[in-house]
Amino acid sequence: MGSNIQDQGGATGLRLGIVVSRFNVFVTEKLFAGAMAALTKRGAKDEDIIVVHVPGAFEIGLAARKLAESKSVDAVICLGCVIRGETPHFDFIAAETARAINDVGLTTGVPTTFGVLTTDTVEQALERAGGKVGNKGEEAANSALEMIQVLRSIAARTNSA
Ligand code: INI
Repeated sequence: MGSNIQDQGGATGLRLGIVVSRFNVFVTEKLFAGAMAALTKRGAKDEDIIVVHVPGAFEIGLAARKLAESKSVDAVICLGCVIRGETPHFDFIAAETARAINDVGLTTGVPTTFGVLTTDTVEQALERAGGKVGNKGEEAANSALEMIQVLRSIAARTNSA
């Protein structure tokens, strides 16, 4: 670990939760693969990662909250894919999923990151799941590692738990 502003920190010894939704699984499995690759690359062990599957993005928040409240993980990585259809359903699911996930982090103090794609088309989703625009799952995993270090740094510099 250095002082590089882009340093996400290692994952060795960290316990991590991943909540991944099955809706649009052809996309979410790629987000999951990206997240796992990022964690493994940084030294996380499979046995230190709890993976929870939920039906759709709407259910991610509750599972993430249970993991965060268990105090058995240092961060929760949330992965899902909401694709706009012809109905306003998209707006409700996307907004409520984001709100719920953010609320978990804010109320528990456990870093909870947002690897949920909200796109207009399948093509845009695939581009962000290991395609030409990167992998949002990898990004969410790296952000979780960084936030663990951020909170530890704040605790150390403020003598707070
Ligand atoms: N869930 C998703 O994860 N992505 C979607 O695109 C989606 N659409 O389009 O409806 C979706 N719906 C299911 C939802 O997340 C819940 O699982 C369902 O409403 C039951 O609570």
